[in-house]
Amino acid sequence: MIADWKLKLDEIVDKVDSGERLNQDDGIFLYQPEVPLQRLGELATIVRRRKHGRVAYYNINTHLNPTNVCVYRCQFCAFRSDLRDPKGYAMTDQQILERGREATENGCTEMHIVGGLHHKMPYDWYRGIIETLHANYPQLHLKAWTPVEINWFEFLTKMPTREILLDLQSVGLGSLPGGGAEIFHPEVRDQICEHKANSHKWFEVHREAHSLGLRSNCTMLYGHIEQAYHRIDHLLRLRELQDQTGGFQTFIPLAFHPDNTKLNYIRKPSALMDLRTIAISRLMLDNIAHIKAYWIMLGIETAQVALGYGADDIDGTVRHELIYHDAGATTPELLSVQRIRELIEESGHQPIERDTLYRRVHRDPLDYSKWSVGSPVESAVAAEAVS
Ligand code: V47
Repeated sequence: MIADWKLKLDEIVDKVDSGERLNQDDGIFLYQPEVPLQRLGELATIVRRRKHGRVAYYNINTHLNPTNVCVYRCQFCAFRSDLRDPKGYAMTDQQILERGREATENGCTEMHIVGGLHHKMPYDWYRGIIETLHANYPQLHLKAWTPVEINWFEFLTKMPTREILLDLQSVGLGSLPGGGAEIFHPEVRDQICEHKANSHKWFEVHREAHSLGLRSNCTMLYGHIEQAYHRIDHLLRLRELQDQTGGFQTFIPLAFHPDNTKLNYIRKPSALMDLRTIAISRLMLDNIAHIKAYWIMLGIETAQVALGYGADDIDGTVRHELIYHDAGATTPELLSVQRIRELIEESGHQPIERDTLYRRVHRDPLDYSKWSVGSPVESAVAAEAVS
């Protein structure tokens, strides 16, 4: 048995060395606890170094969740509220504009906007959020609405996906975040979020977005009822679309946080599981440039270690995150730029501030809130700069 797994691991090492793509069997095998995590980290680091050298990226960003009221009842969600629940809210135009002002004053380059599907709000409310923020704060990149929201907008307007995306793009949508992916395999998806956009829809929206020149991210929610073969199936579906469109920028594995959810009997995944998932993602997703260790969800310590397990991005300073904090995340609400840079440097990497599209950000030394972007940080260039 031991000899068998060593042989199989040697086979995978040869593939990684020669840049050959890993297959489904390889991925499922790497999830077996017998495969030493440290070895997996070394393999993922080979791939990470080829792509990014010793660079690790971060950005200065903020979140906006305009409402928590949601027609859906996903089993894993602690953030949602019923329409008549006292905890339910929907932000006013004034509050939303205030967030734009705060973000701009604090030098944010990106606002990540997602929320519930409110029973009463029309499409124009969601569209207006993008339009108003973009009109008042044009430098702020709006990474907004997942396929779950876009699908809801189709339902509200009877417009097709492409029309919705074009319409949002015309008023300032900059890119799509990676949420709503959960686990694509129907054996799991039908149990944890039965009614919302299915995997077919999720891919259709990203495919359309990429065809319109919008870049997007992708995620996987792991550590609940799914098994290794569901996770690998998920990664392979993402890899397949990326082969066709090249539009995904970053993959973010999201560890399940059980507090205040219907799945609160499940234990949160361990740090070892988190690191294994980061490493396997780096190895399987050979065509997606970046793997993000989202510190809010992993915790600062694990996110820092993850930079040595295949991750090259740690997300950003993050203000106003609610989805994870409602589900029991004990991470701070905000990290300073100085702290993020220290965490990256301590891990042996060179911090580079990027914008949402991975262009290098240059700050005005006299006024931190003023910034401009250079050309995209080409991975090979970044790798060379620090080799
Ligand atoms: O789709 C919800 C997940 C996602 C819980 O694009 C939960 O850069 C764990 O997609 N425990 C939204 N996960 C967050 C997201 C994201 C985060 C950071 C960066 C980016 C990006 C995207 O959060 C949801 C769902 O998969 N989620 N509840 C929970 N209790």
